[in-house]
Amino acid sequence: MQLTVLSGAGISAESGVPTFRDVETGLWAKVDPYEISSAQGWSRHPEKVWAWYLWRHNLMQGVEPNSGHRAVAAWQDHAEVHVVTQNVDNLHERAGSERVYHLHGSLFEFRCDRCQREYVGRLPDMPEPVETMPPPECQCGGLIRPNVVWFGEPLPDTAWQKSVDAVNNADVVIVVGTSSIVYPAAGLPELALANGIPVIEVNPERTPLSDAATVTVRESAAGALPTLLQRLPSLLG
Ligand code: BV8
Ligand code: ZN
Repeated sequence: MQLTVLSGAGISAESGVPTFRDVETGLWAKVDPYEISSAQGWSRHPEKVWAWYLWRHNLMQGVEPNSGHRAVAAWQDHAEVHVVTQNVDNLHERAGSERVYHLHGSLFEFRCDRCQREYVGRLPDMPEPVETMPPPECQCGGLIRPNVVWFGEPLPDTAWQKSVDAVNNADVVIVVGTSSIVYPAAGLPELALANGIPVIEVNPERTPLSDAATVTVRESAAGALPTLLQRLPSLLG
């Protein structure tokens, strides 16, 4: 059996990682996640964008995968599991998932925004979040940026193609912890439904996908995923 999981920030919420929309209070409360995660935001004020990403990168040092990530990894003993994630954290990999496709890049890779060369230099510490910090410079004069996909930027071809294949070949698609409003990622469950592949949504709140999903499980990721596999037959009827 092939299971394809499409995850969003909600699966990392129970690890203590703020979701994309309930961005930190305090310093980040006045950050508009759409603006600061956009190509324009970077060209307008790279020092603000760099500070936000470096803070999120450093935040990851202190968090662990939760039982939701671990359940998805454990499903590999019973099925062929492909994880398509919108998250830029590495918690699926750290929980043991082997096939993880990052549609929106990763907080753990950096590159020059001009010559595109990978940046492997030391990153400055950031014990406390700061509002601005000038990004490191590349020898070519370009600025170092995180290897994430910003609004207005295309998704990486390979990750996208692998994700489309993983959805088309799935027996079941499980959509967990995403508000399902950002495209083209949010189009993947629609592709599954159009191909008659059942889609199970796991989310404590309603989303634009909820009405179309085959089944909606109104629970949290860490609460629902550990028992979801054995519940599949009764859920899908
Ligand atoms: C593209 C990486 C084309 C960075 C992200 C106008 C101008 C420009 C573009 C557009 C436009 N109109 C539409 C677009 C397209 C745009 C888009 O879709 N916009 C939306 C706002 C309408 N998309 C793009 O720009 C994409 N690129 O289209 O390129 C192109 C082609 C060729 C050439 C040039 C361009 C790129 C989009 C990628 C943006 N990058 N992230 C970073 O992370 O910093 S998006 C980011 O937000 C996430 O990755 C995710 O995709 C999205 C939504 O976040 P979620 O993960 O869903 O998290 P969220 O907080 O929203 O929701 C959390 C959910 O979890 C909630 O439902 C909550 O109930 C639930 N939850 C909470 N706790 C739990 C839980 N669930 C379970 N358990 C819990 N405990
Ligand atoms: Zn460069």
